[in-house]
Amino acid sequence: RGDGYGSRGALIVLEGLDRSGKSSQCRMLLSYLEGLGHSAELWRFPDRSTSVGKMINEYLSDKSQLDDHTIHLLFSANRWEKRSLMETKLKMGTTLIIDRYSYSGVVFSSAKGLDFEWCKTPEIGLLAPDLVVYLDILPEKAAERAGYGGERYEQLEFQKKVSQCYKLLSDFSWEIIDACQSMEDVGKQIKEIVLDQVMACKKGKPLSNLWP
Ligand code: 2DT
Ligand code: MG
Repeated sequence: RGDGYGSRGALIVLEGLDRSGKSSQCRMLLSYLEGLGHSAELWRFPDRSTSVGKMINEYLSDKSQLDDHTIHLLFSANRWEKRSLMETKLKMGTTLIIDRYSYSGVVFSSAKGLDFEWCKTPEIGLLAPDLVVYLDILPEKAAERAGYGGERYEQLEFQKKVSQCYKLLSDFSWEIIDACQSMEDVGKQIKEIVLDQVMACKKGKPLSNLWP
């Protein structure tokens, strides 16, 4: 409704290592919510369709080299360029399911050795998710799944560092789900907790900013 009297959509973020099943779960969640008659959209970061996103895509596919701080800020800028649309959609009552967000930004850059607090700074003021779902999988297990796609970062040794950084960043508010279960079982657990949040937001849970 966007009238300021509640009934907003929920901001739901899925995080996890490469091959943890985020993208499949995001798609399943979208059709589940739509099936219940909720307005919902699936977004992902990086959003490679914008001009900043194209620079990120070239970097990830090894077509360009960038300083670690520079690429970190581009990932953040890629979220900032979507922030106002994100807020508009939420206030109109649309739930946004997001495949990776600021958490990926912090953990992938700090896994390279950048200072943890420095990595968090450009994210300050972006919208805070209502729920972070972490698909928990051992890096070794993820690597056994249908192979990495060959992009920068998709290597076991690096993913082990990313996994440790996720553990440092996560807090009690995250929903940690064992991603080694079947897709159906993982999906069932995600649906329940997401629906709770969607209802809480409909009832007027306020929006807030990072880092809460
Ligand atoms: P996908 O495999 O999900 O397309 O991600 N990444 C992502 C960062 O380093 N910083 C960020 O802020 C985000 C959102 C994670 C491509 C890679 O980009 C990394 C994997
Ligand atoms: Mg990937």
